[in-house]
Amino acid sequence: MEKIQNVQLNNSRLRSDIEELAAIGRDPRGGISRPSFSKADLEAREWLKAKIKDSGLNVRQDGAGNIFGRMEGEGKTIMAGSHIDTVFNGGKYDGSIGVLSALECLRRIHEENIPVKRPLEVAAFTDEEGNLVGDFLGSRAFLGLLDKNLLEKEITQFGTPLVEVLERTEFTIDSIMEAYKDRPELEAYLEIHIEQGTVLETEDKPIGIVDRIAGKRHRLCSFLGKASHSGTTPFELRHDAFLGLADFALKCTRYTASEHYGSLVTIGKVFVFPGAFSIIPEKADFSLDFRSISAETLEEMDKHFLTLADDIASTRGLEFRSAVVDKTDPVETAPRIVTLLEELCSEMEFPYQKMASGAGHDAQILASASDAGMIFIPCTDGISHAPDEKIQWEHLEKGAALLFQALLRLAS
Ligand code: HGY
Ligand code: MN
Ligand code: MN
Repeated sequence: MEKIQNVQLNNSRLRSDIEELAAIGRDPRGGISRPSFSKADLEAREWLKAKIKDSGLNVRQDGAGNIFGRMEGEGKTIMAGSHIDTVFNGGKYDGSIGVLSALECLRRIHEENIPVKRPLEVAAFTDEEGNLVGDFLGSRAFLGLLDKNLLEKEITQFGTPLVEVLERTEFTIDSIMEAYKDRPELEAYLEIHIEQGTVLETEDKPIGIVDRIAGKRHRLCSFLGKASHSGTTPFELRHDAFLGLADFALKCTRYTASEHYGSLVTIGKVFVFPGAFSIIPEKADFSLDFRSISAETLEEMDKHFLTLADDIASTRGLEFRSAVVDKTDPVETAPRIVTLLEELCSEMEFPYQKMASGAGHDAQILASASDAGMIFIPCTDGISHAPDEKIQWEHLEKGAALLFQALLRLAS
């Protein structure tokens, strides 16, 4: 194995890039709100494109708003990236460290004129967080994995049709559907990301090498009952949609914890109608997000949840409705990339741990068209998708240095 390049990244520049980006989309609740195609996101996009251009890379944007910075070379492209969109009131490291660490790596290769053979690209994929119409809109568009009919009908979680949201951007359904045509052939895709869990912290390791990424199902569900007066309707005559949801929430959680340890289920969004203190709820709409590293387990959980909901509905005189709005399969990362990262960690004397990712990432979409790999660094108390998302800079420095060496190896 060739020796480690002793060129260093400019860590203080990387840190100030992360802080600069974090200043765009500040939420009064203390976090960052930069959902794709929001005003803050459009500002962040312009900021990133200028950064990429100033780094001497060729900047381009495809029809889905995916942003790339490229160094030319021969053969298939080696890509590293992540996303700059965030959840509402999220943290400043989820996604951004992947894009900005990759930018710093390519910037140093350019500055030091390090000879590389393969083309190198940094990427920022649109709407990884699924704030519009399901996770990974950008990386799925990049690979031509979207369904135009669905896209044209999609309503975003803000209740506005996607086509309407696009009107404030330079993109259209057609441009999104055409994005894959600009795609360079990829050999490998690397993504550095915060773990968003507590494994690395518990094991006191600065580096995680991801070998599996969990899949997910996202259903929008409703229990439908009957509105009536809260002061006069005896319990036995009620058709209370909220109680149906409450019953379901506890039972689906207990089932998952007892039957599928390591898999997870979350009800993150709930709307109760008509939403008045003196009216028994006639409708309870809710999101059902469930995750597992096993595709079979996801199927089993899905079947069980639907049967459970129907049983609760018939017991309580309710109706249950549900539709799958997003699904991502679990994937394994490329063994060749896992091995490369392990070898580099040993040479760089970075303690590491191989592990699964419970969160979804663009890497699991890119895995279908390249050798994909992920580097995790710890985040404090495993907190993410929240303003308290924190990292230790020395962990990011190690992770970015590992990414740098991996890119140099793959591109040489
Ligand atoms: O939902 C996820 O796992 C990712 O953060 N989009
Ligand atoms: Mn992310
Ligand atoms: Mn996220």
